[in-house]
Amino acid sequence: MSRALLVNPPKEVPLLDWTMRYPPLGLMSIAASLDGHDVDILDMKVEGLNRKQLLKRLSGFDIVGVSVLTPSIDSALEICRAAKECGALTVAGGVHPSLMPEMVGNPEVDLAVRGEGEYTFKEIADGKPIDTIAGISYMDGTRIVHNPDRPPADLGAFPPPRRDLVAKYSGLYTAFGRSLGALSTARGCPFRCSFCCVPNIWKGYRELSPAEVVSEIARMEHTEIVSFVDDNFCQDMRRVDAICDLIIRHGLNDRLYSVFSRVDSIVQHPEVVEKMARANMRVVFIGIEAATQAALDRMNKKTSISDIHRACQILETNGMIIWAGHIVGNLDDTYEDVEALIQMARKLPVDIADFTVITPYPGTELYKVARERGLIDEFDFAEYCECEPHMHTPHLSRIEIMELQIKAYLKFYGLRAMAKGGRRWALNKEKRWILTDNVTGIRSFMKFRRKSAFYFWRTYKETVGKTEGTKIRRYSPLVSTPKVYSLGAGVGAALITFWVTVLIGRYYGQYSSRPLAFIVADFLFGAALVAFVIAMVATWLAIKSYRRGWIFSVRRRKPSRRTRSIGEESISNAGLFTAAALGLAVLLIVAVVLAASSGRLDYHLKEIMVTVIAFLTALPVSHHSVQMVRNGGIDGRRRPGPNTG
Ligand code: B12
Ligand code: SF4
Repeated sequence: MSRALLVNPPKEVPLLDWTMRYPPLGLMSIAASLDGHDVDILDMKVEGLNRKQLLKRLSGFDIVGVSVLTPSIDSALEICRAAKECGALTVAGGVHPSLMPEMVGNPEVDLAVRGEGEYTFKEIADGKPIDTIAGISYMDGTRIVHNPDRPPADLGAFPPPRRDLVAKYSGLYTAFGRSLGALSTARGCPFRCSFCCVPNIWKGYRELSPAEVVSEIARMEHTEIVSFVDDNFCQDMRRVDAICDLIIRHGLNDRLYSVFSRVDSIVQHPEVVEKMARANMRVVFIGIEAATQAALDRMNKKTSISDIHRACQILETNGMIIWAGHIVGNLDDTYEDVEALIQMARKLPVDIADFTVITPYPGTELYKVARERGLIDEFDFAEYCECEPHMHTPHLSRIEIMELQIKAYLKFYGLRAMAKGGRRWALNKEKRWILTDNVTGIRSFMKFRRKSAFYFWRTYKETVGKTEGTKIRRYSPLVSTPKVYSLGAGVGAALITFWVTVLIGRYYGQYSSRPLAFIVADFLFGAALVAFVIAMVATWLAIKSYRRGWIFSVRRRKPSRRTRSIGEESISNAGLFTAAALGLAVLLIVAVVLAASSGRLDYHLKEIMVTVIAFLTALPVSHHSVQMVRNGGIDGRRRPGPNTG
């Protein structure tokens, strides 16, 4: 008997990982097949461990298996390194090793498992000679050996996933604040979209029967959302129809189901969509991908623009939550094509939209083509998170792709667009619950929106703003640019100072009867205090508005001939502002002193002067702080570092 630990690496990618935490279904399924062995699951995505704690957790295991998606490669290797230190045999499995078994060339990985892991991992744990195990790759000296592929298994023959092994994390798997369970009912997809790695992982399409699916759902207790993780759940609509019948018959439609579907399946079977709604299978993710037929054809999507429109209409009529995927920067797309995609997303009744940048995952047709055409700029797979471009296209630079992605998010999740969406939900009686019965969902969505807006803004500042001289303009509902913030602060400071001096003046009687030094000191004190407070408020407001993503527009400006970075420029701007304001303030104070000493200081003139001083002092303070915020200087957060110490 072997002691095996299956590990889900902690690597977090922006956006997607901020909306949901999935249980590691693949590992749970492998664990179920490890009959006769002692097995446990460590999900580092939900159980944060430092390196010392990790080493402690890994010790005593004979085999450590790690699940690897392409972006989690760095994090997975770190775990393998730690496992080797503890003397375990290390096995990497999952999507990335299936597509790039060459990763076994890393000294910390002993074996790479290609394709499904249930039987393969069992044979490894059983201690079968490695040259006889199908579906693995390993090093023989300096040579990589790829054993023959394992033939696809009958899904119905697998025991159900070991949900008990992740029960210790109960309450931590959530989507938009609700408890989340995952269920795989089919593997593979008969289509071959150029950007997708699925056809190369699973080779062919296999499915569980409706009865098998529903008996697994029945085992999933205490789950508010059940996610069918199949890439193309609606491939066989007759099966979907039968599953829905069983869900309804067994009263399992008390929970919310989410599925991934192609648009053509929906268009061809609107009657099944109606049943899906009755079974509460209400969250439907569809791949829209592009706004032109030429782009869809280029990616071999085998769908049409009219199907996209029709599918959205059918889903909306049935009260489904439409979650749509779009690809920003498809090969041969122009800037205008992507702008058209953004427009289309805003016009369709889409409820949630992903705008992922074109990403050449290994094992895809896109990777092959992009590599041949020299379009890939970065091969560090750990960075492949679909939120920052790693390749350019013939018509779009990486910066432009990035800019378009941000633009898409800002437009789609801008306040105006969201208000429109809210209205649509309110008018659709099947969807009204999103507003009326979904406080947790809305709160968690707003949190996600804030975090994402800040992420994009900072990323943009760090790259585009500094490299190309283009400018992103962010608008908050209150004010639009730093200059307006500063002006607001100045005017506010002036008004309050005016009011305060009038009050003080009334209280003390005639000011001019007081000694000159007292008056000047009072001016300076009052002005500085009020200006300071106002500038603080302005800055706080600025930071809050930027962080909260009260942002709904991005404008591209022609690259300027400016050579200095925005950061340098803002500092020098603020410096100039301050110098000018101080100069004027000194002039005014001199004027006050002269007027007072000549005995002709008018009470109202004094107030006006105090007011102007406050205005001028508040202006540069506020301007400088707002510029700092815009440039990412004050973000109050540290960048997340790797979790494994
Ligand atoms: C749920 C899900 C997620 C979840 C959880 C992922 C997880 N660890 O399970 C979250 C939301 C975190 C996620 C994130 C991402 N995902 Co995702 N995700 C999925 C989805 C829909 C289901 C995964 C699943 O449960 N499958 C069912 C189980 C049974 O299969 P499995 O996990 O692959 O496991 C089997 C084998 O792979 C193997 N295996 C897996 N692990 C191990 C470990 C060992 C030791 C062994 C021996 C074998 C083995 O055996 C298992 C049983 O046969 C898949 C699509 C799909 N249908 O698989 C996409 C998918 C895996 N995701 C994908 C992508 C693109 C991403 C993101 C990159 C997206 C992004 N915007 O950034 C991120 C990457 C996150 C990261 N940190 O690396 C791609 C894969 C891309 C790639 N090259 O890695 C997929 C295939 C979707 C697609 N059609 O393109 N994802
Ligand atoms: S994108 Fe969807 S339809 Fe296309 S190959 Fe991948 S899973 Fe199949």
